[in-house]
Amino acid sequence: SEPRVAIVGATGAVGQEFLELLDERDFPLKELKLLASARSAGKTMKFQGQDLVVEELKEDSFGDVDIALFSAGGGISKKFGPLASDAGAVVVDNSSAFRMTEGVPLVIPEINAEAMRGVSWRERTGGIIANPNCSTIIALMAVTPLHREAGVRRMVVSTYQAASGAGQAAMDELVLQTKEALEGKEVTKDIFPFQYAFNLFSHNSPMQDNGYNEEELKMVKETKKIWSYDDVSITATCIRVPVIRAHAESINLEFDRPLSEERARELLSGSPGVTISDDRAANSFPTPLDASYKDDVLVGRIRRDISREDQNGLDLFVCGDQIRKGAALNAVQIAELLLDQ
Ligand code: 2RA
Repeated sequence: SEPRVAIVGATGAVGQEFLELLDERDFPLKELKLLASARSAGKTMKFQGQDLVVEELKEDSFGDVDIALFSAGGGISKKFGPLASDAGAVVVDNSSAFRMTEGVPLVIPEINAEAMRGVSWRERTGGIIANPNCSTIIALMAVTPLHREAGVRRMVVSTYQAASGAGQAAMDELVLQTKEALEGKEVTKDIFPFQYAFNLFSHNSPMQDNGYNEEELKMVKETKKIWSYDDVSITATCIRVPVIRAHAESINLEFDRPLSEERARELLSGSPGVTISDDRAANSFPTPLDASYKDDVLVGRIRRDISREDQNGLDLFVCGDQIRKGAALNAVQIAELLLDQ
């Protein structure tokens, strides 16, 4: 039998990518239900040549749902995720609502699929599985294979995050502002209270007392949970840059044990979901445009950290599609793992 799948937040950037991926990956579906706010209810969305009508998300929307993919913000997940789970649906939640909740698996399929064992859509066990934050997923796809070999003791991440992380409206405003700026006009500031085009700014998630923003603390906390490993020091600086849909991240790693550049390359070339793009002669390395619309995270600038005397440090540069592997693809891959559970 095949699962009945619901997409909550179907009309958003990630929701639209869910539809594309379910089709592209030929996900086995008994039926597909599109759920969104009252504002979006009634709209139709194309799926496999059919027009599906978006229904209004209600408390009782999940009695006939086996797997529910959520990407409608933390508030919707907090309210409807438990209702869906209590109704017997397995929830794959893209928001941050439950990521750090004890007992909720935080899963990157290539890295810690074992964390979601015991959840079954067939037995209607219910359950919430959390999708990590996009910048965490993209970093860990490259760093985890190296961590498993040499033990990461410290990780320093600087991110260059795309507009897509702030949603479709932010992507639209970046394009609009760019046109306006080129025409010498005053730019439209509906989403951001400042010019984003030809500019960059510190990630606009809530600032904490310690001077870190929530996006940076997600990288710190989620990494330790996904690795089930606390003996690592992590710091991050997250920046929003004028790029449409792929994040870039500069990563410095200190290991417990030596790890040569060659061994790192060998490990990465054998890692699922990772493609090495590291041609020094051609000065060709990962770029957000190269990574856009791709499933794999691109890794390059692999080099020994020359600020250290020993072989225990590496620098990397990674790019990954924020909407795809950073959100929708990772969640659909979690749903694919559920098919066998
Ligand atoms: C961002 N990580 O890029 C967030 C989106 N989930 O803003």
